This record gives sequence, structure tokens and C-alpha cells, in this order.
Amino acid sequence: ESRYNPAAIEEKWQKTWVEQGIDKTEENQDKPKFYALSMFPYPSGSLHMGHVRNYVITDVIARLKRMQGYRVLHPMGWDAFGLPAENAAIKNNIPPAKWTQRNIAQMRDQLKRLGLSIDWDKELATCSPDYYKWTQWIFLQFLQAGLAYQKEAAVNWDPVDQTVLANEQVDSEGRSWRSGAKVEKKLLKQWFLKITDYAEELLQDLDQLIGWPERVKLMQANWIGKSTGAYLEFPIVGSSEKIGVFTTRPDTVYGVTYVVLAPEHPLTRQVTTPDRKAAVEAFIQEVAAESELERTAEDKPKRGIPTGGMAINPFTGAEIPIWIADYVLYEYGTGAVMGVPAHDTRDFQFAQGNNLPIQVVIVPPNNDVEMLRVTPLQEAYTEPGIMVNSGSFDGTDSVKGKQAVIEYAEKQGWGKARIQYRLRDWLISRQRYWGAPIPVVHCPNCGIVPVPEADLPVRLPEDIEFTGRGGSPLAQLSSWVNVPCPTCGTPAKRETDTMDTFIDSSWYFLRFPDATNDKLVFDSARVNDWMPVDQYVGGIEHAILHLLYSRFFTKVLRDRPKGGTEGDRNLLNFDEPFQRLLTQGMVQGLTYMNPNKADKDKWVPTSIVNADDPRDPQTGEPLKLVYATMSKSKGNGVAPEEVIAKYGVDTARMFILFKAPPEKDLEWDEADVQGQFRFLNRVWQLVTEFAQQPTVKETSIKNPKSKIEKDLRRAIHTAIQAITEDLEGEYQFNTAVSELMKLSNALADATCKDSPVYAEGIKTLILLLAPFAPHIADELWHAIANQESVHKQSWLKADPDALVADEMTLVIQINGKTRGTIQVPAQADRQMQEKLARESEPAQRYVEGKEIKKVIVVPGKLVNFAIG
Ligand code: ANZ
Ligand code: ZN
Repeated sequence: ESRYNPAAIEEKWQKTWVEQGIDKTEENQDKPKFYALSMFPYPSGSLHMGHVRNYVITDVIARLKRMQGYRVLHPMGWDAFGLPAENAAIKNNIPPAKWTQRNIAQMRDQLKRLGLSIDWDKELATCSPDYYKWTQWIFLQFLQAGLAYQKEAAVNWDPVDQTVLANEQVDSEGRSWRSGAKVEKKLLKQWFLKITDYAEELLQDLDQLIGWPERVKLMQANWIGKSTGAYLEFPIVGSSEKIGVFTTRPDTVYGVTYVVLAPEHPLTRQVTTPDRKAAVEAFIQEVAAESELERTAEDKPKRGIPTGGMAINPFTGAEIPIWIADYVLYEYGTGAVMGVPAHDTRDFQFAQGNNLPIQVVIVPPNNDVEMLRVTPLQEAYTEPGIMVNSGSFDGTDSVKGKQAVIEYAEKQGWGKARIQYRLRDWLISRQRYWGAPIPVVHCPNCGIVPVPEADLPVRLPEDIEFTGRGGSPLAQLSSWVNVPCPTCGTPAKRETDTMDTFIDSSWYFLRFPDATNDKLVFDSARVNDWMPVDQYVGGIEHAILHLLYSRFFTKVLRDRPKGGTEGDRNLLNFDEPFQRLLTQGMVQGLTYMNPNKADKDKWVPTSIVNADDPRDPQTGEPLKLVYATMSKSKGNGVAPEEVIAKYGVDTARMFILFKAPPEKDLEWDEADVQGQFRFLNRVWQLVTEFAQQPTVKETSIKNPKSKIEKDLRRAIHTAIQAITEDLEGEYQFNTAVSELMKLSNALADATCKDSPVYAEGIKTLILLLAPFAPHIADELWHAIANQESVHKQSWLKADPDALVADEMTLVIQINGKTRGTIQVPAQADRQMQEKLARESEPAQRYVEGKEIKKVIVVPGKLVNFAIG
């Protein structure tokens, strides 16, 4: 073959690798392990460039680690439950299972075209009964541990999809992330997982994750949202009940001028006086329609009304009014707040809007206290300072005052220290069909009864009608719902809720090491051996939920005994699932944009725009050509299969790796794709020409004699060194590809093509190329008379002797002007460099007997003579 023709070689090698088992997981315990994992895809039906980038990154790492002597686990699976399948069933009357299987088959073929070294024996799909049987088993572990419970809760109700949504599935405008419908509040009995039990550990252990981006750790910490403060109680006038509040500023307690309840708070109706009843009821209804985001938005005026009831501040004995307001959330803290308008921004706004008194109790250090008493505050003073108007605490530093006030409150029985997390328990039940059924039965005698392990999985019935109306489709199939109680045999009912798909993806990485086990969820020894994942690669959109839930599951299973019996060892023996995390950037494509239009409507696909005079087809306004994340709606995607058909997958891989560092966004640019294609062509030429020469094929020569050979050998080993460094640490694939190009140039320019050093260079180039462009590398590897796959070879180590330059270049300057250069031995010291410079031809010529007043030596760079 004389020309590089990717189509002719790529499928051939993919087949050969399968036959030779190149991608199979090695279980050889003598080798260190490496678990390389990409976030598994949702089987939407077609692969996009974002997927390609994700999996190529992981694949380069997996291939490199194999060559470096690791046994590598590099699996793939399908996050296959979820709404789209069900929506397709409603729209096109195709069963979700069938739709999903068809998509998986399609995407598996596309993936296989990418030349990824995936062990397909480990493939799993979360919608298959062999998998969800164990998802259900894990749910029962949570139930047994008291970490799964049912509770009536105000939930986000999507009126279009007719389902409950998690908070995070509702966008900032209060709309469903899937249907876009305005979300409503509805009271329903729901299943929760008690992730709050692990809040502190989930926060603390972030410190262990040194291989994670700081940004992701910060997002997790903020999501957990730990606050330290106090719980304080305010007695209600004329009642034995008290209002408990959570505050982070107990030092401001003398400045409380009112108490506010969330409208949903159970005490609201009790404290309301008869004359206020109608107004309070109306207000409660109004707030119920608002989303959490609307209620807490910074810029929005805070709305509230008095209940007519009064409370007592135990610290001052003062009677203060009890209000209700929308900015107090029922789900956070105690659902009640002590209002300190002088020192809290929201309270300040609220007090001003409602004519409530403002009482200063903290002043800046060194401030004139008297001044503050007469001048009204312009805004809340939220900084630390000195306590004033605070009884015996006057003069105390407010930071120290927090603790002092808590201690005093404890002594008096008014409250105590409290730590509060923003993290809430995880609402996991969905009133949908296409998910793992929650494996419990509701019995009139026994209550909630877990389905016995022997009866798992609770299978999804197939004779279901998908109408798109009403709640869960499962609830409508009485033959499935009605079962005898597993404990007492009384007619009972199955739970009809299915689990949030985030549950499926919270443990899939634990299944891969033992993916086909039909006796156990997994063999603990095997999982403990392979876990944690050494390198996890995926999108930043999973920075919070998926990663937090996976960490939570890992910790719960770590705490569960293996056989459910006392004294048994636990299911897992590690704390964190993902050692290192790489969040890859987006792939962007060119698209037209109308700068005058709002976010969602501003994109105009290139296909409907006249490139010579780009205008909005609707309004005629001029358009801008910009890079934006590829998406269907923008119509700016580049189809992977088209690029592969045109240039081959090796070129696509090289381009993706070369164009941007992996964490950064990548701008798709056809010219750069062609650049990589040309580069692979040059490599092809170089190697095939070499292979045709009948001359030296000897590839080890440690000490070449000629300078030309020495220089070439240095270039070769510099490439090994630089690429190895780029691939360790931070995964700088882009600079690694640049180094490959440099090496190929050095070889092309070499004037010693019959030397063993040149043979070493050709061999090195192919080996270093192997993780990046695996097909062409194997083809060329065989072209230079090797029998075994390049992917079974060892990664190279740079020879330190070869790296040492034996000469260096010095610039000779006279009075700051460059007059020539000289070569000096690399080990020449400063003095020697000056001596050789003095003796050099340019120095001799320009100094010409004049007096040298001063010599400046920049070692290894230049020598300057100042002459008079
Ligand atoms: C009095 C006070 C005085 C407060 C002051 C702050 C400054 P983080 O940091 O987010 O935990 N708060 C408590 N529960 C609330 C609820 N359910 N809805 C709305 N706000 C609530 O914030 C804790 C502070 O937020 C608490 O401290 C409370 O206001 C308010 F100078 O108490 B603070
Ligand atoms: Zn029963």
C-alpha cells in the first residue's frame, strides 16, 4: 500500500484487535491496576461530537496505561432508563424497551467505529433486568439501614409530563428541564434517601480528592452548604409553644425586632389572630404558587404580612411581632427566622418595606457609637464588629460573641449550638414507567414489606398502554399491582413508583469489575481490587448531582455488611469512588447569531443563511458568525460519521486531542482537521519509505559517533520524555501531539536515513503515536516487519544520556550588537565560555586590539564585550 487510505485499514484493525483480545481486561495480579472510565451515555440513538471527545480522551489514557504495564479496565455501558424512551412510546407507540435496545445497537456500532479499546464483555445497560435486579437489591440495603423512607412532601409537579421532578430538574425560571412546562407544587407521598446522614462526610472527604478540579469540589461543597450557628427559641405570647429559629448570627440576638415564619410553617395558623385570618390565608395561597427561586431572588422585593401574634425575645424580654414572609423557606433550618434588620440585608429590605424597627447591635471597631445612634443606617451592617445595646455582652468582639451568646442561651435553656446543611434528602420516586420499580409491597397488616431477595427483580410488565395521561402507567395495571403480601399473604399492593435514573448511575462503576455476576451485586474482593476508578472522564454538567450521589452510594455500601449478618466484612472497603476526575470541555461549532434576540431564539443555523450577506431570515437583521456549543437546536453540529468517512477516525482523534487542552472548549475547524490528516499522511510516507529500504533495521545504538546521529537521537529521546510528561500529570494531549509533529519533522529532515538511529526514530514515532492514532500506528508497526500488535508493546523510556546536548550556541556581541555565534562544549562553565568567546573569530575581528572595558556573560546564551 503506497498511499494512506484510512478506510482500508481502520476496520481491518478493529476486527483484528477483537480477534486478538487486545481490549480484554487483564486480571494478572502481578501488574498494577488502572481503571479508566468515561461517564456512560444515555442511549439517545446517535453519537455526537461531545461523546467522541469524551471517549477518545479516556481511550488514549487506557491505551497508554496498557503500554506502561498496567492491567487496565476500560468498560462501557448505557444509562438506559429515563423519560425519552417513555415519551417515544407515547408518541410513536413503540415499547420503551424496544426503542432503547434499538438505540443502543445503533450507538454501539458508532462507538466501535471510533477504535476505542473497550472491553465489551463488560457492557451493561441499566434497563436490563440483570442490572436493575441489583439496583433494587441496593435499594433494599438502604431500606434496611433506615436510609430509605416515605414522606408526604410538597413536590415539583410537571403538568405536561405528569410527573414529579427533583429540585435540580427545575430551571431558574421554574420550568421543567425536559418539557419546559411551568412547574407546580403538589403534596404527595414520596420515597427519599437520607443523604443528609452523610452530609458531613461528603463534605470532609472532598479534601481527599486531590485529583479533582478545584471548581468541582467547590460546587459540591456549596451544594452541601454547611452553616454553623445556633438554634434559639422565642416563646409565643399567650401560648406554651415556642418558635425555634436557626441563625448564623447569634451575636445579633439583641437586635431582633420581629420573628418571621415560612407561610407553610405549622405554627402559622395558631399564632394568627382572628382579625388577620383572611389576609393570612390569602397570602399562604399566593406564596404556594411561587417557586423557591422566585421566593429567594436577591433583587425581588420581599413580601410578607403580620399574623397579629407576638413573641418574646428571651434575651431582652421585649415583645416582638410575628410575621410570615415569602423569603423564609419552610424546608431550610426550622422554617423560621429571627429578623435582625440592622445586620442582615434581606431583613433590612423587609423592615424598610414594612416599617419595622431597626436596632443596631454591632458597630464597626473604632466607630463612634453615639453617631450611629442618631444617624439611621443606609444599609445593613453585615461585617463583624463590637457588640452594643446587648446587655452584659456590650463591648464584646462579635465573632467571639457568637460563642458567648450560645453558651449563655444554653445555660438559660433558650437554645443551643447547631450546624445546618443546605443539602436535603434525595427524593427518588418517580411516577413513571421506564425506571427500576421500587421493590416493596404495601400490606394492610404489615405496612411496607420489602420484596424478598429471591423474588428480585421486580420486573417491569410489558403489557402496558402508554397514553401520556394520568400518573404512573404501572398504577393502571391491576394484574401487576395486586399481589399477596410476601409476609402474611393478605391481598396487598405493589409500590408503583420507579426510581430516579440517577440511582442507576450511582453504582454502575461498581458493577463493571464483575459485570456478569448473577449471584451477587458484585464480588467484593473484585471490586475492592479494581476500585477506585483511577481516571474518570465526563462532562462538567455532572459536577454536582451524579458525582455526589455516587460518592454517597459508595459510603453507604462501605458501611453495609456483606451478607447482612453481624461480623461479616463490609461490601466495600474504600471511601471514595473516583480518584481523579477530568471534566472535558464542550465541542463548539460555527453558527450564526442574531445579537438582538433573546438567548433561546438568537441562533440561526448556517444551512439557512446566505454566507455572503448573513441576515436573520425572519427579521432581515444582520447576523454574527460565532462559535457555540454544538447542539441540535442550533444546527451547528458536525456528525462524527461524516468526519470519519472523509478522513478516518485516526485523524478525528488526532484533531480532537490536538486542538485544545482536554478541559477547555474545542472549536471545530475543518482546516485543522485537514492539518492532522496531512500529518498522518507524512508519517505514512516516512515509514513506508523507510520500510522499503533494504538497509539497516538495527534499532539500538547507544553511542552514535557522528554529530548528525547524536542530534537525531537527542530529538527522539526528547520526544519520548516530553510526551510521557504531557500524558502523566495533567494530560496535555495537545502539546503531546505537537511533540509528535516535531519528531516527525526531525526524521523527515534527517540526513542519516541509513543509520540505526534513524531506524530507532521511526520505531519510536510509531510507538508514541499508538495511543493517539491506534489504527495507522498498528499498520505501520507491521509495515516495519513486526508481528505483534503495537498495542502490546511497552511504552518507551527516554535515555538520559541521549538527552544531554554536547554543544551549545553562544551569541557574540560587541557593544550590544550581535556579531556572530559560536559552538562551545555543553559542559563549559562560565569562565570557559568567556575564554572561548574571547578567542572566537567574531570577537577577534571586532575588538582588533582595542581595550575591552567590560565582559557580560549570560551562561549558555551570550557573551557581550564592551570596547572603547
Ligand atoms: C439572624 C441573622 C442576623 C441572620 C444576621 C443572618 C444575619 P445560611 O448562611 O444560608 O445558613 N435563615 C435561616 N433559616 C432560614 C429560612 N428557612 N429561610 C430563609 N432564611 C433563613 O443562612 C442562615 C441565615 O439565614 C440565618 O441567620 C437566618 O438569618 C436566615 F445579621 O438569623 B440569620
Ligand atoms: Zn402482610
